[in-house]
Amino acid sequence: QWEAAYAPGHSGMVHLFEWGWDSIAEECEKFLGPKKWGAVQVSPPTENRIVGGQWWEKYQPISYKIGNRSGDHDRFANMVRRCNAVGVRTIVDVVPNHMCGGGGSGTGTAGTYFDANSLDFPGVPYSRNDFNDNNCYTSSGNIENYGDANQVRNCRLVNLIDLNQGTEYVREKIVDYLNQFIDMGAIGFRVDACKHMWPGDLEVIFGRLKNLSVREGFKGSERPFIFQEVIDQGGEPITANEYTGFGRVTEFKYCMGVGSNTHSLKHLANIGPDWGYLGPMSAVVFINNHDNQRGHGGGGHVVTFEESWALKTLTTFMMGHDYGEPRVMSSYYFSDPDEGPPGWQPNGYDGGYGCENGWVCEHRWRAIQNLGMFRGSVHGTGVTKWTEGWDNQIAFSRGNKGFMAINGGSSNWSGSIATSMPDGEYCDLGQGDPTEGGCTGPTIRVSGGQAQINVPTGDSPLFLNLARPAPT
Ligand code: LAG
Repeated sequence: QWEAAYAPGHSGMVHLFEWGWDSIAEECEKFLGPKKWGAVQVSPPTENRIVGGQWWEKYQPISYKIGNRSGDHDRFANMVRRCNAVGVRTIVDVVPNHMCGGGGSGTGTAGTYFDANSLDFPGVPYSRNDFNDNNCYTSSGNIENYGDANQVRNCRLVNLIDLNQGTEYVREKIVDYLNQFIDMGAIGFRVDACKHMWPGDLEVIFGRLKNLSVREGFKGSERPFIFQEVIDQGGEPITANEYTGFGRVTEFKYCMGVGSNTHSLKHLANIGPDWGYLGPMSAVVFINNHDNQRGHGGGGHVVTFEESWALKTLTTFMMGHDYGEPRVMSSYYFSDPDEGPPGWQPNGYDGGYGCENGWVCEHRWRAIQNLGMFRGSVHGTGVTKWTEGWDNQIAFSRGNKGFMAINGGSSNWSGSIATSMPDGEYCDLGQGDPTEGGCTGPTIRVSGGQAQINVPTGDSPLFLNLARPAPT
C-alpha cells in the first residue's frame, strides 16, 4: 500500500487536474508513455453535484457511479487500458469522507436523484443513519475548532454531509466504490480529506481492498497504492503520522520547505525526517497541488507555474532526490480561484488535448518532461557525491545510474564535478531526448569520476541529468 506498481523504468505521478478521459488516454500514448512517467492522478471520476462549473464540484459526490464532465464509465475504462498499455498507471482521486454540501435536492452528473435536506442518496444508497450528524456536537454542525480532533472527524467540513465510516454498511460501500477502479486496472488512490476520517476506519477500509487486477495485467500479489490527503502543517492535534500505518500521506510541509529555499538549494540536501517530515517511505511530495496553488486547502507561499524558473528548479530537485514519492502538478490558467477548467461542458467534456487554450501543462515543459524517465532509471539508488557550487548550484549522483546538476545561480556553472557514474558519454535529458543513435541534445562526458559540465544560467535550461548513456 506504500509502493506504486509502476512499469519498469517508469516513475513519478503527473496530476492531470480536470482533464477529460479521452484527452488523458491520448496524452498517455503520445507523451507520458514515451517519456516514461509512472502514473496519472485523475480528478474524481464519480457522479458529483452540479453547482456552477467550479473545479470543486467534483468533491461533492452524489453516487459512486462513474460519470461527470470528464467523461462516462466506458471512456474512463478505456483510458485506464490505453494508459496501462503504454506503461502509464492510473491513480484515482476518491472522496469517501462526505457526500455533497447540505441543503437542496436535484440530479447529479450521471442523472441520479438526491435530497441533501433529508440526507437521501438513493444512488449508493445512503440515508440519514449513514451520516455523522448525531456524533457532532458543535452548534452549527460544522467543524468549528481544528484543535478538537472529534469535531474535525465527526462534524461537517464546510457543510459537506459527513459519512460515518465507523459503520459496517458505509465501509462496505466505500470498499466497493474503490474496488471498481481496481477491477478496471487502476493501481491506487489519492484519498481526499483523510484528516476528517478516523485512522482506524481507514485502516479497515484499505485493508479490505482487492489486490491489483490480474485480468488487467498485474501479478495478483500487488497491493493498491494509497496516499492520503492529510493537511498537517503543524499546530493541530491531528498529525500526518497517525496515517502512515496503512498507506502514504501527503507531506504538505515539503511545499513550504522547498518554496522557501529556491535561493539556497544547498539547504535541501537533507530535506525529509531531519526537517521533522514524514519518513521517506511514508511521504508523497509535491511543489504545489490543485488546492494550495489557488489558496484552498492550507495556504502559505507555494511555488507554482507563475514562477516558472523556481518551479523548474524545484521540480528537477524533487524528481532527482530520493526523499518521498513525487507528484508533478499539471494546471490550467485561472483568474478566479473557484473557476473550472477551460472550455468545460456539462456532459461528455473533452479536456482540449494539446496543452493549448488555457492549459499550462507543466509536465510538458522542456526542463520537466524527461524527469520521469530519469527517476525511473535511477530506481533503487541513493543520493551520492552531493556537491555545491558557490552560486546556488548543486549536483548529485544517484549511485552509478544518474547524475543531476542544477544551476539556480546568476552565472554559468562549468567545470569538472565529481560523480559516481561510470565513464562514458551521456545524453543530457534536460535539453535533449535519447534516440537510437544517441541524443537530440548535448551530451556530457564522464571520465575518472568527473562529469564535464556546463550548465547555463537563465530561465531554461537549468539542469543536466545524465541518466542515459548515449550510444556512439
Ligand atoms: C479537502 N481537504 O480535506 C480539500 O483540501 C478541499 O479543497 C476540499 O474542498 C475538501 N477537502 C472537500 O473535498 C473543496 C473546496 C471547497 C468546496 C468543497 C466542496 O476547497 O471550497 O466547498 O471542495 O465542493 C464548496 C464551497 C463551500 C460550501 C461547500 C458545500 O466553497 O463554501 O460550504 O462547497 O456546499
